[in-house]
Amino acid sequence: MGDYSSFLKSLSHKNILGINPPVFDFAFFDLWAKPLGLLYILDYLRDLGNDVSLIDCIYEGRSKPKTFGRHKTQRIRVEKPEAYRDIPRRFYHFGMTKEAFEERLSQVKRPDVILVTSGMTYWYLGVKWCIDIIKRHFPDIPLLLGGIYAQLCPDHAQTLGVDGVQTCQLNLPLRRPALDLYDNPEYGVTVTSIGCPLHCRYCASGKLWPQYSRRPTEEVIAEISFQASIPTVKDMAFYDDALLMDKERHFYPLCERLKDGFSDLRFHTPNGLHVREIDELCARYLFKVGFKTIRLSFESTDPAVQRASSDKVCNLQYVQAVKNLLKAGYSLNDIETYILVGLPGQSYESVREAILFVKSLGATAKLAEYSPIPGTPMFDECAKSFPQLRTEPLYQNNTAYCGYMTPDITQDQLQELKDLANGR
Ligand code: B12
Repeated sequence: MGDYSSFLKSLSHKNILGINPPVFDFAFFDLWAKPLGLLYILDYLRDLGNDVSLIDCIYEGRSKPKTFGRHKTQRIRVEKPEAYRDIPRRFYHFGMTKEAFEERLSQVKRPDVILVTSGMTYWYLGVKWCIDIIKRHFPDIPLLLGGIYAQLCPDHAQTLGVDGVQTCQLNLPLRRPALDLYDNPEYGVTVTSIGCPLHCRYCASGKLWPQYSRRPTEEVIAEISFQASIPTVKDMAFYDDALLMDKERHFYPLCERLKDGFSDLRFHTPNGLHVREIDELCARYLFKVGFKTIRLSFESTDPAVQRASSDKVCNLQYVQAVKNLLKAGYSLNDIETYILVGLPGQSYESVREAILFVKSLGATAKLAEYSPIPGTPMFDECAKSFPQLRTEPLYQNNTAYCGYMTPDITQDQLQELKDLANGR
């Protein structure tokens, strides 16, 4: 366990294989999800003179195309793990099958080092699945594990039989993701800032990236240009936690560059924008530059939840932001608003009120089901009632936690709120 930055920096003339595991979950949607961290590392290692290759079990297990470059992902129903025994929902393996993965492993050049990334903490079953197969195939090759799960649950990650767990951010330059390792990728991904200056009580961004920093505009433009030069790429998603923060100095100059050189690209913000920053000028920039899907982080109308959300927005600011977006040219269908549900102490009525408030403006409410994330103040609160959250990351899954474990909302109430949000 530790920091493998120096080890990675020392690699040269090696064959390096990067792997993005499949997902085991009740549901999985491709919201422009690419393993950005792993792609940065592979590009960096290629620059050092290594030969790099990638197996992305999600991308290579894609099925029907959806809008804006995304795809459905193949799935196979699998047995539920013991932790989910009482949850009456089907459980799936999303992505490449075992046969396809083994076939790909037998095709790649024998690696000298294998790098496996990880996403959500409660997706570790897919990581373990990969590691077990890789270790059978290449028993003597060093295998490093990194990513979100590795950083937020390092002790658990250590039990998966890997040779090293990267437990902090790497000290390497993030220059550009090696998107060209994909066959005909339809979207690219980028991030203009690292971490978040706010400290919402339920979010792990500050734990993952203790230092908030911005990347130089020129570097971001070079990164987008590189990805946009791949002819199949038509869409680009921003992964920022705080894209609009200090917008006059960062987002506006970026937009000025984007509107000149990238008129064919469509931009997306799956991660939610800070509503308070969307004044008239900001809304015009978003529209003019080609941000097609707008997701707003409103969270709640409840002052207690707004406080836990760093007081980043109040009701009036939300109303104003929606007005500004409509005035800039967006239609209500383009704007989705995240509403949190299932926070400790949050009542059914308070979520209902937030949904009705959003709908009263004609906007679409999108429920974000809360689950505790290690390294956050709210996790410690929840773990007092559910100590098993600390030892079994599967309980950190929002489908499992929200409505089944949280004492503040029942499954029936959650379903009613979902129906209300979806207009049923
Ligand atoms: C972008 C993002 C998304 C994207 C997709 C990301 C993806 N690839 O899957 C979208 C918008 C789809 C998304 C969705 C969700 N997300 Co999200 N997301 C993020 C975010 C903001 C950034 C992740 C990222 O790409 N960072 C940038 C890259 C460069 O960093 P990185 O991948 O960590 O890589 C670095 C290291 O980890 C390391 N590394 C990575 N791989 C490897 C491998 C090796 C071998 C080594 C050595 C190192 C290494 O190198 C990199 C440089 O240091 C994080 C918060 C954050 N600030 O990290 C939340 C976060 C991961 N998401 C979170 C959550 C809760 C969600 C949702 C459940 C939200 C909701 N309620 O709907 C959904 C569910 C996802 C789903 N079902 O698809 C939580 C994690 C929850 C958990 N228990 O794990 C986080 C931490 C935010 C939070 N609230 O605290 N998310």
